[in-house]
Amino acid sequence: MRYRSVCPYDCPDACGLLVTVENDKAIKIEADPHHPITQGLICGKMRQYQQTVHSSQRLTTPLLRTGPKGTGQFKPISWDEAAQLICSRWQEIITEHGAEAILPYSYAGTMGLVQRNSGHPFFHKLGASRLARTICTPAKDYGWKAVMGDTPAIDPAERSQSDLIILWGLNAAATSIHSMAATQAARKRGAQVWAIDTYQTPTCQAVDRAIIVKPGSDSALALGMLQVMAAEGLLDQEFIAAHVSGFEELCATTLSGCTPEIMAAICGLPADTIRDLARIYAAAKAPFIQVGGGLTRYGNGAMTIRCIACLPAVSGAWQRPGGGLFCGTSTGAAFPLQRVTHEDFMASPTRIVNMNQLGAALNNLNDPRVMALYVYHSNPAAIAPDQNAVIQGLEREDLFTVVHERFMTDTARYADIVLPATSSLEHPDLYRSYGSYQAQRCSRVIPPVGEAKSNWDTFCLLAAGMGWDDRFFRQSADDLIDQLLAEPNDWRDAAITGQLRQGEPVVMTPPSSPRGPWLTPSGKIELRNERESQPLPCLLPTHAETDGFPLRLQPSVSLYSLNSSFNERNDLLQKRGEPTLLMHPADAAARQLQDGQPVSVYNQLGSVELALQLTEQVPSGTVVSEGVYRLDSSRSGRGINALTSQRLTDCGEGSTLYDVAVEVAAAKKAGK
Ligand SMILES: Nc1nc2c(c(=O)[nH]1)N[C@H]1C(S)=C(S)[C@@H](COP(=O)(O)OP(=O)(O)OC[C@H]3O[C@@H](n4cnc5c(=O)[nH]c(N)nc54)[C@H](O)[C@@H]3O)O[C@H]1N2
Ligand SMILES: Nc1nc2c(c(=O)[nH]1)N[C@H]1C(S)=C(S)[C@@H](COP(=O)(O)OP(=O)(O)OC[C@H]3O[C@@H](n4cnc5c(=O)[nH]c(N)nc54)[C@H](O)[C@@H]3O)O[C@H]1N2
Ligand code: SF4
Ligand SMILES: [Mo]
Repeated sequence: MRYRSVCPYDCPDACGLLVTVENDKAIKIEADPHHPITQGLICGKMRQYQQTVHSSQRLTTPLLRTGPKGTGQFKPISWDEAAQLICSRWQEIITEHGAEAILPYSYAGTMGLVQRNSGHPFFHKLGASRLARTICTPAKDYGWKAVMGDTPAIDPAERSQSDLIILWGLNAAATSIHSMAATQAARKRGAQVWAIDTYQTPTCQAVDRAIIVKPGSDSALALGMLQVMAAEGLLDQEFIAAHVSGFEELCATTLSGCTPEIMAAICGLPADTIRDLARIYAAAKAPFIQVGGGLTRYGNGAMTIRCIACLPAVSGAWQRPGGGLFCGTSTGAAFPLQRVTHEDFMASPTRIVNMNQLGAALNNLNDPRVMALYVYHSNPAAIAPDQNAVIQGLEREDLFTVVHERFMTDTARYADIVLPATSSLEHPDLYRSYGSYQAQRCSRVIPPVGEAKSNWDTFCLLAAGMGWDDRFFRQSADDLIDQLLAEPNDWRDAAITGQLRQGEPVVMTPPSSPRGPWLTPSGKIELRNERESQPLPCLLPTHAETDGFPLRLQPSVSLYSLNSSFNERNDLLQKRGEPTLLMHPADAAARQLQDGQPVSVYNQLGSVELALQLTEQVPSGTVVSEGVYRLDSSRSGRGINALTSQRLTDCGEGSTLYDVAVEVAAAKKAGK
């Protein structure tokens, strides 16, 4: 039998899958050719998803720790035993320290609306601390909102009508292959394509012009371009007068000091390149800028987006189909998610812990101290910043840690109790995308592997274990999906809602226009936003520039993994190879380092051992390490996040994973 499903991973494409099942096993995964966005194309990671689902490394029973934390020594126990142990320990902690001593930690192992958010009603009712889930792109969202308010995103499919597509800090060839495919199709039809990045990514190799800037310096590039456009009169004055607030003031204040010569020194491009980019951008009919996440994970990340958002506002690009700025879609209002999350289950608002500061929370937070951690569909030991602090916290003997997982991850190794989780083929869900307006409902297509349980079913079991008698926790995940689809809303009419119920992929339409009227308080595109502490776009420093280490580190993504996922797949591990540090030959020569040698990459937070790879793909001054590896992949027993910090973005409380300074030296010989 062949069933429809959706890729559950944290990827903007949310691809439609066709899953062939025989004897309760998935034996083949194909791209859905009739899916409006997927159109028969999925990435190499998912083409063999059955190897993930039926991997011999899947966790199949609950486990109880039998050795020291971190050593991975466990014995199988039953679900009843596990639930009883968890609930009784939690009861003790609540009595002794209060429920806020319990901290849930989850992110985006699965993107389905029900399974992803299953823990919210449970922990709200428990009175646990809440988690600010801000590791990914809150600064990008903040920057967009500061200028554009609640204006919805344009449909990215419009890029087919653009004559200049700018992939700005977006490694689309790795992270959103359908954006890449659509961009390539537009290029074939004659559109020019640029990529603006900090090194030559796979995406840069497939565009007309790769523009390599210094990390965290895109505001300087954008402001420099604006200065040229203003000085040379390359503006749409009519559009500005009617729809934009604050540009005159921006010209009179910030921009006067943003000549290409001054900005060149900051962003590392020749002044003439900034002039050239400004002129071509201004001359394009419908320039389409698509912004990724990387450039916002800096101490100035939200401000960077505000600066970039000025470009389409003053060129008038918003007036023409294909023109504008695309930061990602937000379809939160399309489904009544509060029917799953139930903030109303909280007796009173509990404290909020930022997920980027888990290290500090586990080690320093008091009143009450965090005594229990419940991790589900996330892997903080590998993906969270300041890994040494996180692991120091996970090592605490008095911390009771439960991890609900598909695999024995770096985090699970520190658990007191590990619970086996289903894969997306083993549970139902409703998916929406953050790269387009699509949505799709899926049923489970195979029975759970071993004794695995879905997130929702696990929280129902724990609710019973806590002695709660609510009907809410006796529903099935399908009941919750039914409620999310119970009535049409202004994003989806009855016909689309009907298609969703049938499991068909749909593309929804935002209820208001993405091209004005602008949903800001003033009704204009607000280059000036007086509600902000910095009312006008400006240059802000990054965090790392004052750290005192000479090289800027980019802990970038890999083509062959997704955050820390896919480590169970030998086919992908082989393609990825060992963890490496990419460095320009001149930087290596200055340090007397050779290609291939083990090096120690270090800063004030820690050190990691990687294999050095010399390449001119990275500019001098910047070093890159692609992919999040298992901790034991490096002789240092630490991954790249040992070097990233818990500092937050300027606004939005986001992670600053790319705002890192390091030094590199030859690694000491083993045993020293
Ligand atoms: N294959 C693969 N796909 C993925 C993921 C993965 O790990 N692997 N992760 C998924 C997730 S969770 C997300 S959020 C998305 C992320 O998708 P993207 O936004 O494409 O990826 P990022 O790595 O966040 O950043 C994109 C690019 O920004 C560049 N960059 C970093 N700093 C700067 C800067 O200061 N200026 C400029 N101009 N560029 C900069 C990086 O070098 C990188 O090439 O991808 C998703 N898809
Ligand atoms: N150095 C560095 N660090 C990064 C990044 C980077 O590019 N470089 N990217 C950052 C970004 S953008 C993000 S979004 C975060 C992502 O961080 P996470 O959301 O933690 O992502 P993953 O590392 O993929 O871990 C997800 C885990 O969920 C498990 N899982 C999958 N499905 C289910 C399920 O249904 N139930 C349960 N219980 N478990 C499930 C998977 O087995 C996997 O171990 O990482 C951040 N950290
Ligand atoms: S990871 Fe992304 S590109 Fe790959 S199948 Fe999933 S949604 Fe599609
Ligand atoms: Mo992300």
